[in-house]
Amino acid sequence: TKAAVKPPPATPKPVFTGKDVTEPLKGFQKAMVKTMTVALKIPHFGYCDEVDLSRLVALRSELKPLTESRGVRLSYMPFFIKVGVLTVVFPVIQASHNIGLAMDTSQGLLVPNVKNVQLLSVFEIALELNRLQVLGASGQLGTADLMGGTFTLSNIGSIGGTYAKPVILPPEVAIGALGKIQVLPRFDAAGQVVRAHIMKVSWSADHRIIDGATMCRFSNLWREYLENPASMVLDLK
Ligand code: CAO
Repeated sequence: TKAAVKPPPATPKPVFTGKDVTEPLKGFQKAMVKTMTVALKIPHFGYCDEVDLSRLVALRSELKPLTESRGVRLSYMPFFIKVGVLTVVFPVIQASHNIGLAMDTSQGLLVPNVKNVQLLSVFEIALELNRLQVLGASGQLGTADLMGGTFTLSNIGSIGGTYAKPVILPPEVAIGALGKIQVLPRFDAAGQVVRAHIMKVSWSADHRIIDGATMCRFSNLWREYLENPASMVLDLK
């Protein structure tokens, strides 16, 4: 005779006892709802490209120990911020030089800005960024640092990912999202496969003010300076 099949032991069904909780919107989160709702009214034009940062990677690794000996951490952001100054031939995008940077802080997303970037050296921008990051981490960014931005960069690649669809921070007219710098195979001028440090950039522009061709030309110039940092030295005031 066949042994009787034993039914599996009955396990008690889990009972969900959680209750919905309504969280009131407060502080910076409330401000985010407000600004992002206004941003929805802007017709966003999206444009992406890739930048070969191989030369900038080499330059930064040369400069990093130098800035560290002066007590300042040097990431790529000071270069991305400073190079914007060299694109003044596109005043519609870069009307002035308080460059905002999206920051993932203890209080959530905040966008402090580095003021008068045209007057600052790459080192001074790094110093200012270090200051803003310390304030951001300890939830101490104040209105003076948060107001008056004219153009924003969002380094989402410091967390991960390649492309993004950034949302303009009104009343600004453009924003750029920076992807993760990745080592990827690319062809050099001689047709040889080389290791290249590639970063994707995703721009959003207000199409009521900036047309696609202008955004593309602006991006080309921004990319060319970053791909050839020696040319930055030539043109920086
Ligand atoms: N690709 C690869 N490495 C990167 C990188 C990138 N895109 N960005 C930063 N890194 C590296 C830095 O070079 C640094 O490396 P080292 O230790 O070798 O110097 C390290 O990652 C840490 O950099 P960091 O994040 O402290 O500094 P940062 O100046 O590059 O960026 C900040 C500062 C404030 C932009 C960033 O910390 C941040 O908050 N990013 C998130 C932005 C965000 O939330 N955007 C979304 C907005 S819309 O919701």
